[in-house]
Amino acid sequence: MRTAYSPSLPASVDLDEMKASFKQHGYAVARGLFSDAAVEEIKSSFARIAESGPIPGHFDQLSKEEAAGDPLKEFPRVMHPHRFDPVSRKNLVHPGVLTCLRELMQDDVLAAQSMFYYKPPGSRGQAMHQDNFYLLVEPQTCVAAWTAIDDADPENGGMYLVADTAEEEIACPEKANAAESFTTHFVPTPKGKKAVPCKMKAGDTLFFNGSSIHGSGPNRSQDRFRRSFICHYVPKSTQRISKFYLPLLTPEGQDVMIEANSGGGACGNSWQDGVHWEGGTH
Ligand SMILES: O=C(O)CCC(=O)C(=O)O
Repeated sequence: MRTAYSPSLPASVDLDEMKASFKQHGYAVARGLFSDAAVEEIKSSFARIAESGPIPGHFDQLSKEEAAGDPLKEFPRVMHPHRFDPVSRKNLVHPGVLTCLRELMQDDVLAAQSMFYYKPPGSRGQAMHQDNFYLLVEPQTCVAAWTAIDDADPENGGMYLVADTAEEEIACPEKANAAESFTTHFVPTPKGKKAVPCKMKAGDTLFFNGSSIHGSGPNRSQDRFRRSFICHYVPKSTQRISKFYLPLLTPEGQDVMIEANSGGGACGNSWQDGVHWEGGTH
């Protein structure tokens, strides 16, 4: 039986349109899902984290000198902030996000991951990829909820989604262009399909599934950070997930364990430049 989450949706969110877009194109945007106050609270929390310095395994920040001109070394992404930051833990199970997910997935959900990207001006982007290559969710897939904390567009490294790829097989990635992407994997856009830019306002949330091909280009703006709070969810019926994402979190905020998936996924176990591949972060 499905749990009744409270609707908690602002009038700007058109759930019917979202469901149609998610079904037809594999992604959907909830406009203004996060209130201005929620966006400000997330901004303040990550400003404090950036000020207070590295958190090994979560925020591997280097000093300006050590970063030697790479903005992503000075402002790296924060991995699983919900494991140490109460604001992130609260927003990982944001009631509006859970309501949208439940409607889009037609199932109850568990939370698998939170991340925060600062993406300062001059940062490289993240080459096109599919999330379930990393999460190894079985038997279904994961769904991302990508919330803009700053307005995001192609100039400051906003997201691109390849429409109609939600049913694609998970591909074994090629090598990304290191001048443009801080990650090393690249999944080409299938013939006849097209990457579309997703213009977002701060507080908008973009949903897409674990097969949808997506990524972002460099932040080419002079002075516009492109901060985002990025979370991944799985259906409650999930049987296995890559161990990096365990424990999962229930909507009520309880940790739960399921089986760790140690299969290699699309490329087998011994892929990745000869390094044993058991899924993991992307
Ligand atoms: O925010 C970005 O630039 C890329 C994020 C992304 O692709 C992901 O979290 O899977």
